[in-house]
Amino acid sequence: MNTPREFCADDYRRDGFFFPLQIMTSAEAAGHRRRLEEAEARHGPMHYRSKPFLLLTSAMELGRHPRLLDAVEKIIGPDILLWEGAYIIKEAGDPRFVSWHQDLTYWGLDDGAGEACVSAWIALSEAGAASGCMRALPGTHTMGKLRHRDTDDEQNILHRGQEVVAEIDESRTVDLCLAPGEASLHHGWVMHASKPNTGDDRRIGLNLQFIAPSVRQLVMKDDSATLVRGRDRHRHFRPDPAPHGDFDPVAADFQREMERRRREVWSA
Ligand SMILES: O=C(O)CCC(=O)C(=O)O
Repeated sequence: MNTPREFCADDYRRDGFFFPLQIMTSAEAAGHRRRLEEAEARHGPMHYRSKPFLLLTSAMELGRHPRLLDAVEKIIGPDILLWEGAYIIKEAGDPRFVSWHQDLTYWGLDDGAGEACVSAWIALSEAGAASGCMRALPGTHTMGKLRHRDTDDEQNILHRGQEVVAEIDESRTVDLCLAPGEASLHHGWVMHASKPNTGDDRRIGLNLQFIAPSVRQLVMKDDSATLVRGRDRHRHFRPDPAPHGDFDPVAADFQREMERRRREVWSA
């Protein structure tokens, strides 16, 4: 494992990612994992549900975490919307993987989103090479939009199994290894992927997308977001309902509808 570092915007701009950033202690991460697993026991799988912060207060607390937002602010500025997210969970011995891709190719956001959007991947369990941590190719965020093709591999976690049509130089890839409580931040154009979990514990990441309010959604009508810092002077996204607890009925109905519509758009 790498030693956590102070966030460095220059490193992020050079590589298209930054890690490991310590967000909380491992004991705090264990508390968030427990809350997630209690919710799974009561409500069913949480893997890949859209906007999980509308369902679980634990996810919203992490999406509003000052230490995370301080780093996000250095990337996209002082006004911050929490737009999307998902728990990405690989069970112990899980053969599923994520193919090499660029996130912004399928999110429907405008071209300026590259510099106005960032993903945070927060580890709630050990995420190392054996458990299928995220991997990235440094510098590829400067290449802009690359050609992707859809694959029909059932083990691919991505909705369309999309992958970049390019030779991957494995010797240049970086494993974004994280201990519980640490996070990585990555740019929407950086090429990234992950391998199966060959370990004996679940690999649990909470992946959150933050955008500046200037970003526009070009594909999905009436998209929504939660203002987590600063002001929204643009109103391109309607406000998400504020949940008053886990599985708050109003927020959960809204989440279900957004998830349905998002899947339509992302699989189109
Ligand atoms: O969690 C993973 O294995 C992959 C995550 C990913 O592709 C992403 O955060 O965009």
